[in-house]
Amino acid sequence: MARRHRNRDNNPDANRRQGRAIADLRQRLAGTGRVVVLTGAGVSAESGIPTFRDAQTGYWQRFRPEDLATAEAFRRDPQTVWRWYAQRRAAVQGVEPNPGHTALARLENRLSEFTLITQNVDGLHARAGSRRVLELHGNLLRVRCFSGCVSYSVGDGSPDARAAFDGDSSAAETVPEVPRCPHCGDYLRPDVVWFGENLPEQAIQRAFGAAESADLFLVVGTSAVVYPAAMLPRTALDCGATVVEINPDRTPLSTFVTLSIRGTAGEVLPRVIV
Ligand code: BJW
Ligand code: ZN
Repeated sequence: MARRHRNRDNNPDANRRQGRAIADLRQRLAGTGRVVVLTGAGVSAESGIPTFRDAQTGYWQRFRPEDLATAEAFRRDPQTVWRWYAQRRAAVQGVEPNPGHTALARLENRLSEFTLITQNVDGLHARAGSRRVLELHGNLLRVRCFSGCVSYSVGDGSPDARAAFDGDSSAAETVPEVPRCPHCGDYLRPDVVWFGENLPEQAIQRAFGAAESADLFLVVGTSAVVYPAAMLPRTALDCGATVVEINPDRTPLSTFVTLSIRGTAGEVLPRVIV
């Protein structure tokens, strides 16, 4: 992070390039029809939620997402995985959407044909006011029975739902008892998509449909290494869309996109969507 900011802040050429790219995108947005946005963890970074592949603290230091975000990891060590999610649930509830999220909510209000696709599970787009969000990887604030009987969200009033999130407040200090489904006795698990699991069918179908018919496809804050989400910008490009990336770093997409804007979501999006 420090390295990126230093580069941009002290580099007049980079600032000028960024300014031109922002003006270019603003113009394209004004004259275009169908707009599709794909977001990743980077859009929540300025809210204080660590990204997956940049993070240097806590569990993130010791485990790769591929080691914890799997059904096998949960079956092997449910307490560790449950605690990891309980801590993240608490973290998400303690932060606010940032100006990047609110700019995207503003964009939705202005356009008649707009689709917001997110890989994020933190619910911050909805909290910022986005109404129609395709959540490709589920939602951190929901849990479900491993065998599919029930699903509960944080804030649901039923005693069973409250019991599911009972241990969250003490998850940092204690080894929690992983809650069980009151119907079948199987474990409850976070309602997120782990590696090797299928994405929610309707959401991914709609996302590909939107990518295929997009005029302008905006990719914000994703490393674009996790599939099938990473295919969406390429699909849009193949189908003739203008594809614009907003990211402080290069990604595997950077060489393919029409326009790359080097900067953070919270800084660039409010300047594009004024
Ligand atoms: C900023 C910023 C700022 C920083 N502003 N930017 C085809 C090819 C190869 C492999 C596969 C393939 N198809 C499927 C696979 C396997 C696998 C996969 O993709 N593996 C790869 C690692 C190689 N995919 C799957 O398994 C998927 N399922 C599937 O395909 O089902 C079919 C199937 C069934 C059976 C067998 C095989 C296939 C499921 C993927 C589920 C991903 N789940 C996770 C965890 C969710 C739950 C949780 O939160 O714990 O989703 S993994 C994690 O990565 C999370 C994220 O949504 C996802 C993407 O990460 P993201 O958002 O891009 O974050 P980062 O950290 O990587 O990047 C942040 C970016 O932000 C960086 O670029 C920064 O520079 C930038 N940034 N600050 C803007 N302020
Ligand atoms: Zn059950």
